[in-house]
Amino acid sequence: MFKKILIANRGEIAMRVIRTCKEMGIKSVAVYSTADAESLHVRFADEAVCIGPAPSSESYLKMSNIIAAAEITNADAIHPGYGFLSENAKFSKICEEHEIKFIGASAEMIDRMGDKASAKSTMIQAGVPCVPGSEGIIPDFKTCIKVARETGYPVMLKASAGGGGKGMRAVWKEEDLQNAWESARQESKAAFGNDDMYMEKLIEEPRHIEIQIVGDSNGRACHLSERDCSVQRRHQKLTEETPSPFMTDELREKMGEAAVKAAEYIKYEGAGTVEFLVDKHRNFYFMEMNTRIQVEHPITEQVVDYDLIREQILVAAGVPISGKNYIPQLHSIECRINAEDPYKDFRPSPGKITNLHLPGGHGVRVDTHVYSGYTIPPNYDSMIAKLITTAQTREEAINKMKRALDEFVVEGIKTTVPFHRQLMDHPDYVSGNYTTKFMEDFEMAELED
Ligand code: MV4
Repeated sequence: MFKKILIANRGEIAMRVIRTCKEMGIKSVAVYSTADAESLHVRFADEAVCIGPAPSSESYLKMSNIIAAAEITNADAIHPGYGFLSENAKFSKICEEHEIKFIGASAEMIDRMGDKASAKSTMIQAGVPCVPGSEGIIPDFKTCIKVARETGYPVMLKASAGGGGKGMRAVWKEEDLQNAWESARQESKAAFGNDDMYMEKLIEEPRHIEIQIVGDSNGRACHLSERDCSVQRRHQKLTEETPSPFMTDELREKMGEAAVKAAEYIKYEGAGTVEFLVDKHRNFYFMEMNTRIQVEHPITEQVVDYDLIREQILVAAGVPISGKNYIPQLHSIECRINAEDPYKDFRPSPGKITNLHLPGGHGVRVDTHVYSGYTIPPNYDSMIAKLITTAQTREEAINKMKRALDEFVVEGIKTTVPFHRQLMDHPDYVSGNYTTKFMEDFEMAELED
């Protein structure tokens, strides 16, 4: 078992990993930029190393500085969290070359799943349902027209190096195809330095339902059921829940089986997430596979009583998984609390938290790194806390979320707490009748004076 793990991340996920390390008797090393000198993960870790100035490119993305920090503290493993270097194949490789265990996927696996067209062809080989469309990358516009005609409009053009919606275009009729083809490729080239495109039949008003999987070094995998992540704004998840209100026992069985089949086919090691699009007829299709722990992992932990970070560490240390699948025994909802102003188009609101009261009580979990007096630096993403409520039923979990949001006091900055409080009263949310289109029509009710 590892003696010391360096956490190559910051904020609430760094706190999350340090906590499990402490429970497992593993020493923890925090790394921080000069902007994070007063951050909580620095204080909670056993050791802390400053790896550079505020900009991520000079600190949390600076591979040489992170490896150097691991060397001087004699860490035998690195946990990358999510974002930053968590799905960077080069970093995974460099860790391997320095004989520091990367608690995540191998460089080959990251490359294979990071290239969306190659991930999809792998899934087709594995027998996982995929959206009909092109066989891999589309070489030129002539082929693009041909594939669109074969697929049948509407179609979705997608960047193979993409994800999160960048370089993606819905095309409803042939006359719009050329502009979409050219603008999507330009956007993808600019964002990823790669303009390879593939095409799929457009799935209208889909739900985003993902399956948590864990694979071990013996090639076995299990699933821990689904998370419904359909409530998104500009491809940013706002809130997630498990079980999905759209799920049936039969659909869960089929999606779970497909996700395990995918993981075992590629011999996936560690925690991963297979993302699916689900249409209104409950047909499901592979969308992407993420080779990292995800922001929303706590709702799964809550309903199956399982520490996913602990499992990542055990699997990385070669410990086999139990192999059984997990079905939710409770209902859990996560609201992402961001330092943004929902009354001003969710624009960022960094600054000093002058007063903070975190909600608590039975079935309430808050994963956060902030404290009263903490100044949120403008350099990193805006999430300051994850508020998770868990109860026997969805109704009770929503009720508990309302109570917790009403208790949540943050002064000195604006946050998305008011947005979530209104969401919990929205009829389409409360009825569970929402898709990825939900936020397009959502309007904040004006602030009472
Ligand atoms: C789609 C789709 C409809 N049809 N693919 C968005 C980013 C990336 N995860 C893939 N996405 C989509 N792919 C086909 N064939 C609709 C989306 C989509 C979406 C998916 C999940 C969650 C939110 C979304 C918001 C807009 C579009």
